[in-house]
Amino acid sequence: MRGYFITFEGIEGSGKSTQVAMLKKKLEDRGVPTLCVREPGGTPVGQHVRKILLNPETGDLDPLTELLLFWAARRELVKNVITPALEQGQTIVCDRFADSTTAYQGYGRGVDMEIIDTMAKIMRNGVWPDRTIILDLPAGAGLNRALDRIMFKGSTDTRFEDEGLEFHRRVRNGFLKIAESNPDRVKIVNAEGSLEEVSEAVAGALEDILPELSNPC
Ligand code: T5A
Repeated sequence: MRGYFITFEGIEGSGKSTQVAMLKKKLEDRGVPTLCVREPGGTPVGQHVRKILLNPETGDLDPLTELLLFWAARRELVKNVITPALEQGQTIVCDRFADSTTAYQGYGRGVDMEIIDTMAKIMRNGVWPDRTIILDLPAGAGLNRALDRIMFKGSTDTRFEDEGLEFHRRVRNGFLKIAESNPDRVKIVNAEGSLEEVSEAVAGALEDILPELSNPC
């Protein structure tokens, strides 16, 4: 049986990477074979493109160029990693996917939504999330968390964190609009609770398609 494709979305610092790891553990503890991937990245080409997109030295990019780079990395991931793993019956948990492009390049940068939707139809290789969790919190709170994490790790890949607060507010509103337009697929989880509280809410938003999550281990 084909596996489920679960995506996590949200602004910087909303806790996606943390919750992806917590969900993977919960699923594996319950015998569900799970593969975690992240965007941009997850393939050798994707890693190169990630460096271009996240390094501040890249500077301003034309928004359409940026859109094409995200989709180029995603196409490699979809064709070479996600599609084969789903066909083998693995559950995929992906840290960002196409909704990030709608939120950042569409609502954030102002790329025409028709172009974004057309690109998704052409490039997605028949793959689309079964369920998307948007971890939601105010843009300022997310950015503060992300900046703390960057200072702690000494990361220099801050091209998006360097955008102003207004940009991140547009992105957050974009995610909320995506959820409003796709109520069956997309669930909003309040990201301001403790790690355990958020993790419980994530499990609750997935139990209808992954009933194993309601089993004690
Ligand atoms: N992008 C991406 C686009 O513009 N278009 C696209 O199509 C795609 C795919 C990717 C960038 O690219 C942009 C969006 C991004 O700007 P990235 O480095 O992968 O760059 O950035 P993020 O995905 O935003 O990763 P972050 O690490 O910033 O955010 P996460 O993964 O949401 O947060 P996480 O889990 O690392 O947590 C951040 C910090 O908060 C703490 C964690 O311990 C950590 O220190 N934390 C909490 N603290 C308190 N309470 C909680 N509940 C917490 N949960 C986590």
